[in-house]
Amino acid sequence: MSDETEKRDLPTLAASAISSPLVTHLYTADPSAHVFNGTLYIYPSHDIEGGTPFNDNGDHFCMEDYHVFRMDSPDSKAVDCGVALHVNDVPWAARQMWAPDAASKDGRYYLYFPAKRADGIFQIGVAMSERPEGPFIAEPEPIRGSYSIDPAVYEDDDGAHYMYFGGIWGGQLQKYRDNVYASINEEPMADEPALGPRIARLSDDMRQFAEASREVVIVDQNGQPLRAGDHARRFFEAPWLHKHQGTYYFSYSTGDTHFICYATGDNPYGPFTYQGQILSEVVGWTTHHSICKFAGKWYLFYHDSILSGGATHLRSIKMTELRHDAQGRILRIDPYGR
Ligand code: FUB
Repeated sequence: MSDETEKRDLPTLAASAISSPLVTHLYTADPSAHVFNGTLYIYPSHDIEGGTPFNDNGDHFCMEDYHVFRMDSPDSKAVDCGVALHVNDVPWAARQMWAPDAASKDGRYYLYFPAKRADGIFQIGVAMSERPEGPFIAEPEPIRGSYSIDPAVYEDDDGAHYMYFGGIWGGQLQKYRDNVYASINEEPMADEPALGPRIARLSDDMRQFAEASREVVIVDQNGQPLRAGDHARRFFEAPWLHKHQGTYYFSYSTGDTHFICYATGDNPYGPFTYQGQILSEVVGWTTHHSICKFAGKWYLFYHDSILSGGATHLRSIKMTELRHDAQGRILRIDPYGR
C-alpha cells in the first residue's frame, strides 16, 4: 500500500475498520499475545515520535521501552501494566527496541526483544521476571548466535521452546548466510530461493540457544521453495507459530506487499507449505501479528496506523477472532471489511 493510496482511503478505511484500537493512550505495535495463568498478556512494541526521518531501514521506529498489557477476558479493557523494560536498563542495547515476545517456564517469565547494539547491528536479548507483566531484568549480553529482529517463542506440547526470528531490509536478515554476517550480502536474486526466517530451540534455562539456528523453508504446493521475487508470498518479517489440531501453522508478514500469510507443516522446523493469506493490507507500512487461543477461541492480534492518521511509525494494536474451517484452512480477514 503506497502512502498516497493510504492517505486517500483513510477516512473510508477508518469508518469501516472491523476492530478498534486496544490501547489509545500510547501507540503500540507488533502485538505478541500469550495466555499465562488464564489471563491474556500482550507484549507489543511501544511506538514513539522520535524525530528520525522515514527511511527504508526503519530508523524512524526508534522505540525505547516496552509496556505489557493484561486482559481478563476477550471483551475486557487492555490494562497497561506499566514499563516492563527500558533500553537504558539493557547493558548491550543502544536503541530501537523492536517487536518483542514472551514465554513462561517453571513459574518464571522471559521477555525476548531485538535491539541495535551501539554499532548498529541488531541482536536479540532476554530479560526475566517473576511476573508475566514484569518488570523484567535483562541479561548483560544478547543471546549468543542471535541476530536480526522479531523473536517469536513457541512452546511445543513436550515443553520444548523454539525461537523463530528474522526480518529483511531494516531487520538485517539479508546480511547473514549460515549464521555469518557479511556487509556485502543482500537479498537473493528474484529467481533464487527466498531467504527464510531462522529457528533455534532454546536452552533449558531459556537464556540461550541450545543449537545453532537453522533456516525455516516455505515451499509451494509442489514442494519448491518460494522464490525471492515472489513478494506476495515470500517471508519478510514477523514470524509466528501456532498449532491447531496437530498441525503447525507458521505465519508471517510479506512486508512490501503487506500481507499476513501462513504455511503449514508437521513439526516446528518445517518445511512449511504455503497456504494463503490470513490478513489483507492494513493502513500503515508494516503489518505484524500474533495468534493466540483465549477462552476457547482463536484470536488474531495485529496493528494498523488508523489512530495516528496513517503515520507509519505510530501504530495501534487490535484483535479480532480468527477462524479455521473444517479442513483447517484459516479464513482470510479483511481489517476494513472490503
Ligand atoms: O516495530 C518495528 C518493526 O516493524 C518490527 O520489528 C517489524 O516486524 C515491523 O512491524
